[in-house]
Parts: sequence; structure tokens; C-alpha cells
Amino acid sequence: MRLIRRPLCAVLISLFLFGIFPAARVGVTAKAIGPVEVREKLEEFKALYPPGIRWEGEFHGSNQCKGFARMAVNHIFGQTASGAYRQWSYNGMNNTGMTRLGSVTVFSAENVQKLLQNAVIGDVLQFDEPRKHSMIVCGVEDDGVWIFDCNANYDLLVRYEKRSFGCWYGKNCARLTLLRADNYDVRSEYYTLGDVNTDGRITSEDARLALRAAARLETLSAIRRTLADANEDGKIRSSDARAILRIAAKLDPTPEKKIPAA
Ligand SMILES: [Ca+2]
Ligand SMILES: [Ca+2]
Repeated sequence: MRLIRRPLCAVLISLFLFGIFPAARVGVTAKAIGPVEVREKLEEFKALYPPGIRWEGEFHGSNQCKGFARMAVNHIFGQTASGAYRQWSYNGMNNTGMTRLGSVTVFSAENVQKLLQNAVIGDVLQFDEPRKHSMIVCGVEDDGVWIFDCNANYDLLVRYEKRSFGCWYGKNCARLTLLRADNYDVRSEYYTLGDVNTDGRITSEDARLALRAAARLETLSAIRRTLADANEDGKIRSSDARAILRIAAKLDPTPEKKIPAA
């Protein structure tokens, strides 16, 4: 029996030394998460902590707005590969499991919109000292950003609302920083043709946006123009709005075509 065990041990030791076994253990990264899963996890979190409630809890050493935002981020993206809870500093420079994407120091609507032009659902917006505040980005539109946060008005209330890019104009703090979980794979985002407002569903609201764009009452971003051109003839006309409305009313099937977000 010993004679059989020894060669077996030798094989196992060789495998270990030559890195065949450790390969699964060394350099492990947290599971990559795409925007579709982020959206689902965020909805799950919003159901647990719905807008309007007061949150007076604590999350691994953080409370108020930051504790709430950290709790949401760790719920969506999980802990880091080494098992640490995701964390960031108020100035956005000292982070765990988070990447700083950029900052602005002058809070004009233009500067904030520029900072947010590549922001996606699940990113974090962080104000620096002395009036620090943490927020979760839930979507960026042409005229503002959807925010999910807690204690925005020193009342511990959870809020989900659209705020204009200029609403922080004149804010007395050092900078506003955009951060993203380091296991976020934003490139896996795809939109369905016809989903003009990119909320994951095709409804009459998408048809309305396409019709407004056709009548030049609405200026759509490049990706939304692509999504609004339902018949893919390169122009946005009322016929596109009609096609989208038919899909919304289930008279036509949902298009299979997916448009990459980035
Ligand atoms: Ca939609
Ligand atoms: Ca068209």
C-alpha cells in the first residue's frame, strides 16, 4: 500500500510545484458582472431598501449615505477577490475593489455632464470633503442623471430620483469623483433595437421618443438614434415610431437585433 501511496504523493507534489493545482487559486479575480446583472441586482436591492424609507444602519464601518452606497455596491458586485468589502475614500483616490474614472472640481452642468458621459448603472458618484456625499448612478439621460442614495438632505431618507447635471452648481466641496467596481464588464451591455430609452423593455414610451425625434422635438444621443431607427433605413421617421408601438402592443415580435452599448 505504501508503495502505491509514494508515487501518488510524488505526482501530487509535482502537480502542485508545477503550478497545475495553484493555477486555480493564484490570481483569482472576482466574477465579472455585466450591466444586465447589475440592473437586476440593483432592483433586488431597491426592493429591500425602497425609496422613501429611512435607513439608520451601518455597513462594515460606514453609515448614512456612504454606508448605504457601500451596502448597495457590495450587494451588486460582491466582495473583492481577496474577500474585502468594496470601499472608497471621499476624494476617490484610495479605494478597495473600485476604480476611479475621473473627477471634476468645478460643478457646472457642462463639467458634470462630461464626467458622466460614460457612466453606467451601478457606478458611484462621490463628493469630497467638507460636504461629502455618496450616490449610486442608475442611468444617465440627456438632461440629467438618475440617482439612488440615502441622506441627501440630512434626513436619512432613501431616494431614487433624476437630478439635473447643474443641480450641484456652487457646491462647497473639493471634487466630485466617478468610481466603478473593478469587476464590472460594461462591454457586455447590449440594447434591443427599438428600446429607445434603454430601460430593457419596449413600450409606448419608446415609440413616443422616436416620434418626438422624427418631429425634431427631441435630440437623441447617438446610441438612442440607432435604437429609434427600428426599420434600419438610416432615418428616424414616424414609421419607426409606428413599428415600435406595434412591438409594444405585441402585434409584432420583439426584434432579435442587439446593439452594443459601447
Ligand atoms: Ca424602453
Ligand atoms: Ca427608420
